[in-house]
Amino acid sequence: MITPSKHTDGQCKCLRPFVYFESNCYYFANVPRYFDEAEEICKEFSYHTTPGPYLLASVQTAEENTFIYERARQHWSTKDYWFGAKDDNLDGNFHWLDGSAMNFTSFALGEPTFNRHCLQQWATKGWDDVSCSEREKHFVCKKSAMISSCM
Ligand SMILES: [Ca+2]
Ligand SMILES: [Ca+2]
Repeated sequence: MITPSKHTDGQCKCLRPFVYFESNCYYFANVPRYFDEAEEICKEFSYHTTPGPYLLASVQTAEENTFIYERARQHWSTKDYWFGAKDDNLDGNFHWLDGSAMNFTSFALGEPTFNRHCLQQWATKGWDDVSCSEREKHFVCKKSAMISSCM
């Protein structure tokens, strides 16, 4: 169980253990889960003092993708991890579960394969469409930071 403290990584933006990057807070989950379980665990962090739910992370830019990737490698070496996107109709076009537009992608060579519903970072290779229950994976939760909420 994570217990946020009022200490904030030296920045008054995200409560520890959440990590700040460009107006968002992130949580890197060390216990692997299936996709749907991971999404529920992210939502459970929404008691955090700022409004809006935590969800599995979306990625808006190459810089954000790199931030998450480098942080994830520190936590989990080269392991796979979930992103918060699904392709419900298997046409290869994913949508972010937080409703943001998918203007940036970083799929591995030969991916997506148009036959799996969930999105993962596939080790060091890039993004990949994969079965949501392929196996338990690490995951990243994200929400907007609210700088004014930190007293
Ligand atoms: Ca689709
Ligand atoms: Ca695939």
